[in-house]
Amino acid sequence: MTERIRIAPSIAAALARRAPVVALETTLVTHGLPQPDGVAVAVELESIVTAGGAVPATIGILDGVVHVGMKRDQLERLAATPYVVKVNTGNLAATLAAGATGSTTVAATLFAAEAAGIRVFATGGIGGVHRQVETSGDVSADLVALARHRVAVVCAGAKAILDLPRTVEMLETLGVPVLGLGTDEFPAFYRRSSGLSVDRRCADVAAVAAAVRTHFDLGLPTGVVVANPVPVADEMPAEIYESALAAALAAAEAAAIRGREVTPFLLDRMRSLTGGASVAVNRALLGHNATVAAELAVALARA
Ligand code: PSU
Ligand code: MN
Repeated sequence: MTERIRIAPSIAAALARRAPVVALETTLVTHGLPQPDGVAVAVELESIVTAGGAVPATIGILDGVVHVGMKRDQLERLAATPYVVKVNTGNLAATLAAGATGSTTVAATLFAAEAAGIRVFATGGIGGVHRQVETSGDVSADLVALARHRVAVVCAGAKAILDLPRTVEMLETLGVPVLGLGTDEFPAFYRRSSGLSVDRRCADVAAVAAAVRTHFDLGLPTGVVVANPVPVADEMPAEIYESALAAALAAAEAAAIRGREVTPFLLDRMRSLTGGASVAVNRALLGHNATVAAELAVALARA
């Protein structure tokens, strides 16, 4: 493998003995959450994965090298880097060639996880088709990466700031299976329901593992979305959600936010408009996804 991707010795050893490993991304650490919450959440997610019997591999970029499995001081350095680059598959090579530091989105993390041989990945919500795509053309590289990399991504659906019906349609077009864990509906990140269907409801993680294993055994060339709704107790109340979302979208429109800035801008607006409640929901669903991802990795490793 290229020396641009460095697998931490503990992760390499775990993969060599076929132990369960769960990949974690770093854009949510640097751009999705305010500091110092970002680093605290990253550390918390690693301990949740460990408690679930799997090995956490947090992925990010330091000085032109993709690290698969970052230590605490490396994470802190990444989070403390001013104007750290948000890296998807498009700007990955140039970022590395420049020797720069960056955080990996779902897209870039999928690429690195697959290259390292990791099959399970936990995040908050995947990127998708943005609202007003007809004028902006903004579709997250996460969707294309899901169509290319054979990794199962445990998420609370896609961020509700997106056009969810078009995001679900795009997953269908790309042939990326969407499995609902205990749900018939594609979750809307802050809320459990979107009114949109998943491809199949799975009663428990064992059923998810059976479907994921079959997908990989068939040699199908895509990833799998494991849609895990935020727990009922942690859902954002509907009224707060509707009004904050409308105001955040209007603010992005008024400020003419474009490209890679859109998602971090909207997440930050949701935070200020909900008095921090959106961050609490985000943390809760991330922890839940890490728990399920560890269970899934354990189930897959057992087979
Ligand atoms: N999920 C979260 N918070 C985040 C993101 C996801 O809970 O900050 C990040 C992910 O890294 C995802 C990225 O890949 O937002 C999508 O950005 P874009 O829409 O620009 O592709
Ligand atoms: Mn985009």
